[in-house]
Amino acid sequence: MTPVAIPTLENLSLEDAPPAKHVDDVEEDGDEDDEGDEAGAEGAVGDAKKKKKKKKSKKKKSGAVTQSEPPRVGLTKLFKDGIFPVGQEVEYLNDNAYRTTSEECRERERLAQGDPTDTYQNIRRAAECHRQVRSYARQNIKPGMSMTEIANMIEDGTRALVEENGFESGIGFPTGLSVNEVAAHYTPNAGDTKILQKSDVMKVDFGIHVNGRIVDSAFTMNFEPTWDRLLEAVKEATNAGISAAGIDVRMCDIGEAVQEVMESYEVEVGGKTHPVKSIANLSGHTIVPYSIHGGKSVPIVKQFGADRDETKMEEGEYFAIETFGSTGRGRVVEEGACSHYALAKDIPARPSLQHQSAKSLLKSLQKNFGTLPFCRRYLDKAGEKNYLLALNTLVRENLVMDYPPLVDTQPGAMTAQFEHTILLRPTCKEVVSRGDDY
Ligand code: HZT
Ligand code: MN
Ligand code: MN
Repeated sequence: MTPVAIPTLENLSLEDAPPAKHVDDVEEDGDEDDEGDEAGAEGAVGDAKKKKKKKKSKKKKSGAVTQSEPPRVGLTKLFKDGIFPVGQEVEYLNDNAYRTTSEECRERERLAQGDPTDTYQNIRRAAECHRQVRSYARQNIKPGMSMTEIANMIEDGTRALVEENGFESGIGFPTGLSVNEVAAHYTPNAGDTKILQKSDVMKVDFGIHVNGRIVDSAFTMNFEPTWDRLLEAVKEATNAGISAAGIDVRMCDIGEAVQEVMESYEVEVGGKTHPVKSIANLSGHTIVPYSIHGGKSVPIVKQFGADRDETKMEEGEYFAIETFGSTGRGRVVEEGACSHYALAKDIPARPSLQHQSAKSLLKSLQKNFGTLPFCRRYLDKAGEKNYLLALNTLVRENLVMDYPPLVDTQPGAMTAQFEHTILLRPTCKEVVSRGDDY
């Protein structure tokens, strides 16, 4: 048996980039390749000489299994012992510094880690899928591609790497590909012909779950240097939010820390300076199993008076820490065709629906997505036809929530986003989705 080397992210300060991980450092023992995979499912690029014996080999001479390009090798093939890379571990500070070494805290962590199907391995497997899919996406998304091609690139990678299997593993929510003044919740519907432009600033926000543990992480892409400083502002603001987060930390204090960093930036474009604003009516959120919004929101602006949210973060909670910067108003409204939906949390056992089409669509949504968000493309893929009237009925009856695109309507507004999922473990804060990219 070859020992399995597990790449781990070290206990780093936020200022340091974690070391790059190489999936081909992970060795596996023994058995022969499964042949007949779809095109592209061969060894990683740079491995060409080593795979001359077998055309579609995923293995190196050393016996290591490597990721393919495009990524199609399931993560359980790359991490055969079921141990997935640990995210960035950050020590708690001040009143919580004792947690790093506390025997009680360490014991609570052992309880959480004990079971091989435990929540830490589930979330880390989803996070490693996210890193590998986004690495390919960041290298291969180019102006001239259609939004549908981009969504398929990300979703095909996700389905393969997470080994999509009913409610056990799969897509966590629709791939957000929001461009320019659109900050969030755009993904193409069928027939969308939109093409990515070189001047565009695109927020790529996608989610992956394993046994309901959702990793929610997003980054922003640009293809010209014009808005580089906007992206930098938002990346740093998100890191400030992650730094401020911790057990017993109040939500309002995170908002203040984020806004402070965000609004210390300005962007100069064509001789005009644009202050960067935190988008006041967007926020991060808790994540609970199979539910992208767990109930608590994480503000990204300072709150005043009655608006101050003094709710505290708690041990064991998962948070999506996401910040949005804008050169426009710094507020969004719902605008444009809706693509994102999710079943409402509290659906009556026997909803009173007039139309059979709405009843049967509701059944199909429960069967296919449960409480996970979905988009119209996923309904098409599930074989649903002419469902729009029924879907709108379910939205009107509050059985389905709609999440239309969120847009800063100030003319010329540019927006950016960065997002990570963090876990408040008993002994440390784990930034599960941290990578060498952001
Ligand atoms: C809603 C629908 C989805 C959650 C944040 C988000 C993408 O804006 C409380 C705070 C996917 C996610 C969500 F299909 N939203 N994160 N990543 N969108 S949210 C929200 O609705 S609710 C933020
Ligand atoms: Mn997100
Ligand atoms: Mn989110």
